[in-house]
Order: sequence, then structure tokens, then C-alpha cells
Amino acid sequence: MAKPRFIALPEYREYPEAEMKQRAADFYADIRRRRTVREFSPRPVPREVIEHCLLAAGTAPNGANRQPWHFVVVGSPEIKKQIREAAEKEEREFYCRRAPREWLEALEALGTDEHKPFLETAPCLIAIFAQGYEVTPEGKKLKNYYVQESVGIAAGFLINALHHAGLATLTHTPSPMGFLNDILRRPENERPYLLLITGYPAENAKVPDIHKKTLNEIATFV
Ligand code: IYR
Repeated sequence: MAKPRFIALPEYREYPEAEMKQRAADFYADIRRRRTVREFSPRPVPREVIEHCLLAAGTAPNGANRQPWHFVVVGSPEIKKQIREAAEKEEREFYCRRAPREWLEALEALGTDEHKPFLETAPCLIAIFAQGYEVTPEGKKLKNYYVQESVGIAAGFLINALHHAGLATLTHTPSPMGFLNDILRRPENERPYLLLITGYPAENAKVPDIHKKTLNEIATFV
């Protein structure tokens, strides 16, 4: 058993209460501006921005610090085309056959359908993979813990970091999305978790007129 090694908490900052309140309010004001966008501009995004956002995502708390994620950043038009074709095939199945009526009704307000042009228009698709286990250099399988939670938190950090940098995102989950393993040549221990479409919104991008629940609806103080 490895002995735990501790260091003094580095870089924690407490703010004076007034500043704390202002920061909390400012953060909410900024994150509430984020909207999922389905119409993207083809303008390229700086690689350095994506790199910093991925580093931010990689700081997410996670099970046993295994960091059970891998991000594939797709900028290649050929690979984007392959992903679009495979995703639209699944989506056609979903919208025309598999989806129960109740699910389609729930999606009505969003105006989504089986056409996914953004998979080619957007400059950057970030495929997020979850690693169910690790393979040691000796070829031994090492189980990971709280994989779904960990990768979900990292995806949240990533969406937040991209928004903070001024980029729009769309969380896209064609189902099933095993085709991402084939196209992106990811190993057996990784499962696609989310495809994060990233870029600038198209000039006249429109979003559905939907609203968030109130604090009373989402929280209880006891
Ligand atoms: N994956 C499909 C359907 C879809 C499902 C949910 I839940 C959404 O919030 C949005 C879409 C699609 O991407 O169209």
C-alpha cells in the first residue's frame, strides 16, 4: 500500500464577504448567458484556447484521481464528414423509428431533427470518452471508479471554460455513438460520453425560447 503524502493546501483564496457575494452574483450573470447553439460559424477557433479549456476540464474532481477521461479534438473536415454521416444514420433511426412519442414530444420545443449540419460546419468537435478501466504497462486491467460522475463533472468544467473564453457549445449525444470509437480509433476501455460541438455561433443564430426553473423550484434550504 502506498503511503499518502500530504502538502499544505496550495493557492486557496478566501474573499472578503462583500467581494464573495459580488463574485457569486457575477458568475451567475455570466453563466446564465450561455445558450446551447445549433447554428455555428465555420470560423476557426484558436488551438491555444481549446488547449487551456481542456486543461481546465482535466482539473475536475474525480474518482480516486484516476482522471478517467480522454478528449479527441476533431478539426479535420474529412473526419467531421464521417462523424456527421454516422451520427445522422443513428439520428434517422431515432427520429423515424426508435424514439417513443413521449420523447419526441419532449423535444418539440427544441426543434431538433435528424439533420446535423453543425457536425461539419463547426470548426471543432470535442469527443469526450469515459475510461471504464485503465490498462497498466504490464497489460493489467485497473478498474476506475465513479466514471460517469467524474466525466460528467469534467464535461461541465469544459463547457464552462469554453463559455468563459467566448465560445458557444452544443452537447450532442447521438445514440448509440459507438461509431466514435471506430472513426477516432479509440481503445476498448473507452466509451463515448458526449460530443461537444464548439465554435462561434453563426451570425444570425437563433435559439429556442425556453426558460430555466426558479431557485424555489430547483432548491430547498432546511
Ligand atoms: N440525440 C438527438 C435527440 C435529442 C435528445 C435530447 I434528451 C435532447 O435534449 C436533444 C436532442 C439529437 O441530438 O437530435
